[in-house]
Amino acid sequence: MFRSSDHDPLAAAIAPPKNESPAARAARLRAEAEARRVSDEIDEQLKLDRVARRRQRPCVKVLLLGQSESGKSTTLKNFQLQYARETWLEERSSWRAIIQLNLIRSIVTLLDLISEALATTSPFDTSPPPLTEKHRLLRLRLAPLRGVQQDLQRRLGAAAVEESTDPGPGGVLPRPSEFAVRSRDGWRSALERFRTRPQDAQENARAADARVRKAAEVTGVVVGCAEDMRALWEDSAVQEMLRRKKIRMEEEPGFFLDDIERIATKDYEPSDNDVIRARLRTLGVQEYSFWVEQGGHEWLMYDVGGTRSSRAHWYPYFDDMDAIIFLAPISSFDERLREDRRVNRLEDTYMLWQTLCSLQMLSKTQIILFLNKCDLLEQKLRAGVRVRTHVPSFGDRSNEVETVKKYFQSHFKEIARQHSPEQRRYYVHLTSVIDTRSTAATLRTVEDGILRNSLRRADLL
Ligand SMILES: Nc1nc2c(ncn2[C@@H]2O[C@H](COP(=O)(O)OP(=O)(O)OP(=O)(O)O)[C@@H](O)[C@H]2O)c(=O)[nH]1
Ligand SMILES: [Mg+2]
Repeated sequence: MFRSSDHDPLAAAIAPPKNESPAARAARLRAEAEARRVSDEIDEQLKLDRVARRRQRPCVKVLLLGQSESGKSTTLKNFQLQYARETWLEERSSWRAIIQLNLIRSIVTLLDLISEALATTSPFDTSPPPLTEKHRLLRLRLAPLRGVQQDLQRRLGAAAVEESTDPGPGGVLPRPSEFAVRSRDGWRSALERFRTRPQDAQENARAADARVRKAAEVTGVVVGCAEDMRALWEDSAVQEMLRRKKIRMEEEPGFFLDDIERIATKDYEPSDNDVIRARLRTLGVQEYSFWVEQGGHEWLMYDVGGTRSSRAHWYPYFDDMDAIIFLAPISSFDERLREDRRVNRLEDTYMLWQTLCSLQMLSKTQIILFLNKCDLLEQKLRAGVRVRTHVPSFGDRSNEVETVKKYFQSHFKEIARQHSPEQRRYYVHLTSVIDTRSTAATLRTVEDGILRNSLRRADLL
């Protein structure tokens, strides 16, 4: 099995920052130890399952890699939507609670920004934030949402992990801790806490009733706040405040503020697209199984947590994959890692890609690169963000979408060329994985390629 060592490029790539403070170091070590414990347990069980399964029948294994928020779980949802329709439909309504939580989280972020602005307004300030009594009132009337947020997070239980975020220097969106899912069976057990039907014949009908009552209670509060939530989000002073702080809520994961009218209703049922857009951070490594008609193979997909402290848990999966799908969110050229505000997201992705390409043990593994979040890239460039400002090597090229995409694509190609131990082909797709229709077409191509490759490998073995 592959082990981390001082010379291991992935270990070097994820090494902590040199000037880390003692408090930050202690917090990181604690988080890493806990993540390691959970992950070791999961790894051991997965290994036993893998051996047992391989004995029974052949399967195709795919590992999803990339930094946090790169779109790994969203890609997995697209696979599920396409190949595990029944499970998808069974789980879809349980995502309602996660979507409500995403929406509430955005509102709480706005409320915190308002509180901060109101607290710092001075009578001598020549450009005070244009907030008034109306905003104080909205803040008061929306306060019950904080209780609902805590309640929902409590019910997510082990899945609701507090993670302190590094606020970093200036201009950074303050965020409440983000909830995550870390159970071995992925989001399944997290979602079951929100199922309104009995889980199986044995389940006490009263337990299901209690969940129904609780869901109705939460929905009641959300519906009661609908008008005020809309008033807050559509308020011109709030929009102005966001503009001044250069905060683009639309680009935040789990953005549902434009859908309040539809979501904050008594009978709201999540659509496929809502589930695709819902945000639930992954911790550890999760295994999902699909039965793909073509070739009659079972596919096992592994979705991993992408934050820096999660990456050490990727190793054990490297030696046993038919393919790796690497997600590189190219819209992130002007963003910083949430877990370490000093690091540019694109730089971090380049570093991961370089490491992956250079690993000898992966030199025979098929790699598929998704240059993801193309929709957000287009949105950003349209809004006037200049690549050159954030990526000096971009030089005097035009800020047109096609030029930018080509530039990033050739940069990834160059890294692969320079760092692969032996030259190999890898496949690139320009994606926006929240677009289920175009992603379905991409997945079909990916599926064909992986299957062909895995059959070839089986022949060679
Ligand atoms: N607009 C847009 N949003 C995307 C795209 N891909 C993912 N997202 C959103 O980005 C957020 C993060 O995506 P995830 O799939 O949860 O990211 P992840 O890589 O699994 O992140 P971790 O679990 O933290 O490692 C979600 O809210 C997605 O809906 C995309 O191509 N375009
Ligand atoms: Mg994830």
